Amino acid sequence: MPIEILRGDITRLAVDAIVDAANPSLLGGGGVDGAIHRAAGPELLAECRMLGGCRTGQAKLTRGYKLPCRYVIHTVGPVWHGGLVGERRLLSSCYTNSLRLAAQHSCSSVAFPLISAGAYGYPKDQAFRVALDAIRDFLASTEREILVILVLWERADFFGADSLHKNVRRYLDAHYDDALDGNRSIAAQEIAPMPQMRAMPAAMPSLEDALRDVEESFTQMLLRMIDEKGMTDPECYKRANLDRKLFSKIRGDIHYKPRKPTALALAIALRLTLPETKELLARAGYALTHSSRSDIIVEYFILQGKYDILEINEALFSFDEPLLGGRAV
Ligand code: AR6
Repeated sequence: MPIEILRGDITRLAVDAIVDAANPSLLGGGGVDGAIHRAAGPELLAECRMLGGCRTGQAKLTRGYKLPCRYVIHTVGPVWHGGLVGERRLLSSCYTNSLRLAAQHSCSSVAFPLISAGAYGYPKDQAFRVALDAIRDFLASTEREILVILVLWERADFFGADSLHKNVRRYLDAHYDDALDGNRSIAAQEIAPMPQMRAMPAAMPSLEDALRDVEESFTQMLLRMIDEKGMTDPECYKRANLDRKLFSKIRGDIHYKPRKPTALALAIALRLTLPETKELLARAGYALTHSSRSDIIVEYFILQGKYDILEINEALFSFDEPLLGGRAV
């Protein structure tokens, strides 16, 4: 299942479970913990009182009461003491233990805040990376389909500092064609499918010629490339940050027209070169353009040979651009 990154208030999400960044007493506090208790109502605290607290890195589950989610998973992140006393391992186990608990309760969607990144002082950029790594490792280790949403409360302005971000910005500044950016919506980046772009032939072709001329569809090209790269389907859709359902839809319909972020995600999963990416996109009726900031960001990663979809999404998110991948709707 894909990992999604959202900005907003976790208490409003109608997922199976939301995770609370609690303290060892589990009796409420400030930050996201306070927001969750306020939104859930006093019955949540009553149930928490019966749990006997929780150790750092561990997780416990309650019902969601007035929240739109079914469950709240309470986990206790480490307090940041400079990073040398096992903070990373403990933070990582908050995510793993919460996801394990979610799986035991058959949750298919779980939302996390950035645990420890508030009152507990964990540097946000590092907390974010630990979160993504732990979630990704867990999802890779299970057959279970769980959608995981990482919810950021504040603007992601903590991204700007690292060198990757600076390099992406430099590339973007050098290549972004402001003048052309009349409309940044994805639909605006669609172009007519390749066959329609051809000039009309002088005379009508014979049926045989016309059929020979029919281009490989997006699905056909995708499946051929998966074979050529010696990949399995799950390898491909996991690396593309797509859910299995959406991948099955694409696989099952040779005329399937994916959304542009889906097509791009598959190009990344297949580690296509820039020309190959353009060709695959064209099969779905899209182009990569320099009037789209997200296209330029993806192009940067492809040219650098960096095909980690979460890293690309982190960059897209930090520039407020739509993320790659997706799920069946
Ligand atoms: N939705 C999503 N994220 C939120 C929300 C919200 N409604 N509110 C805050 N955040 P923190 P911690 C973000 O301090 O660092 C409590 O008092 C927030 O911006 O809530 O693990 C507990 O009782 C930050 O990025 O949790 C503990 O004593 C992230 O959630 C202590 O704080 C976590 O910040 C736990 O500290």
